[in-house]
Amino acid sequence: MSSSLDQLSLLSDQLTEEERLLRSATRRFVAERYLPHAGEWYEAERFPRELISEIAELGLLGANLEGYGCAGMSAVSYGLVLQELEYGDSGLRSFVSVQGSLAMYAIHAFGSEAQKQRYLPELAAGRAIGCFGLTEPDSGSDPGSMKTRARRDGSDFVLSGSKMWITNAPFADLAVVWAKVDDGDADSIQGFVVERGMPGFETPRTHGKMSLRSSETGEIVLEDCRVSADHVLPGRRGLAGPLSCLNQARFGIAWGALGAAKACFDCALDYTKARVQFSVPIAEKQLVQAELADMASEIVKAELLALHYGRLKDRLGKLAPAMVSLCKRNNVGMALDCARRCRALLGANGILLEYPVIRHMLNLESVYTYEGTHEIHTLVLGKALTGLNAF
Ligand code: TGC
Ligand code: FAD
Repeated sequence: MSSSLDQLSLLSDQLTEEERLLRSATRRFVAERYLPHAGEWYEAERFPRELISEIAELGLLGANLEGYGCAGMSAVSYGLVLQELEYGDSGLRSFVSVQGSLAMYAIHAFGSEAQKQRYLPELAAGRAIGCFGLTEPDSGSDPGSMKTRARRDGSDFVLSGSKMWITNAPFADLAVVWAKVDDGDADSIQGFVVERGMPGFETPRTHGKMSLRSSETGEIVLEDCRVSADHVLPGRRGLAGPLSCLNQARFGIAWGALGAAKACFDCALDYTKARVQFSVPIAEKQLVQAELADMASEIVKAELLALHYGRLKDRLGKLAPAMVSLCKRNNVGMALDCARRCRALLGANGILLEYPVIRHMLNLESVYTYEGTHEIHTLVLGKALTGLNAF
């Protein structure tokens, strides 16, 4: 992928041997196992569950977590593998992000030792699938307004409410669900691990998405769903709990979006060199070269940004939320812009699923919205710069 871009940044030279090996193993998996069917799965609204065990064998589930069967990769290695996955499809990267950075991270960061022992090895091996329920029908950008409640009943909790737009929900074995305990105040938000099969837990699938079609999205419906106290994640109360999980996933998305942008760029570069109009390949036209030069510059800059933040995260252990917002906002906005420009360079062929560009372009519309919309990240940065809250 994108040797033309790598030649401009020599980014590969700055990677360790281990980082390069992980990247090439993931690249091979995507090229051999995902890409030959990507269009077909997209059209059929199908996530290829049969690949989960191979994804797990590559160490990609909870890849940057330590212990409990997780690979313990560095932040940069994790970013690189997510980039490769999203070169295939944002839906493939979403599956891995939600499993590792959201469901597993929440348990790893806030779970009891018994919860970690019980769930994490199964999730790392892909024998169990997790999802993460924060968004609700009336609470998207403003999760502090959630209506889902956890009522105490003796030592149990009874969960009521609904979550929507939940990646992996239709086939998840467990859901990390965020709810307000009794008093309904944002400071009382806690995470609960709800297992499939518990009475009052349903996950109907959402059909008809024109974006991320090969990712399975659904609702989580909780109707007096009773869980015992050992299903509460004890480590954190308040909105900061789920928001700190989002930092992990947003960092990965900033890397992943580069993969989608590169897939579009590679396709447009090949296409414009082959497509002849006015007796020459359109790549000979200055306007086309200007498009390619602009996109190459933006992709290289975005990748250097991701590498900078990745190295910083590895050195400091974490990034400030505003840094993560800057990187997610810049890289996803850049990728969506590239995808739209590449779509135009392919002319009418740009709307066919036979080429990857329209699929990535439509996927990136979701990526632009989820994990904090582009506008929410603008406001996070505005607040960090001015000290003034404009939400
Ligand atoms: P605010 O008063 O600012 O903060 C409440 C508490 O949270 C702390 N905090 C954070 N902590 C860690 N990381 C962050 N990024 C944090 N942002 C805020 C804050 O310090 C405070 O802590 P404390 O201890 O003082 O209580 O909260 P607010 O209600 O004003 O909201 C702030 C806002 C708008 C930035 C936040 O709510 C937000 O990020 N909204 C966007 C929601 C979102 O991103 N949802 C994503 C759902 S998951 C998903 O989309 C998965 S897609 C997966 C896939 O398929 O890949
Ligand atoms: P809204 O919050 O209603 O926003 C609508 C518009 O208003 C946006 O343009 C937004 O930027 C703007 N807006 C909102 N507030 C402000 C403001 N203060 N100032 C200016 N503009 C504002 N959620 C999960 O919990 N788990 C998942 O696994 C998950 N997976 C998803 C998968 C897909 C395919 C999609 C599309 C979404 C997923 N989500 C998930 C939900 C996602 O996080 C939300 O869609 C997102 O947070 C935005 O919420 P909303 O759609 O309700 O939009």
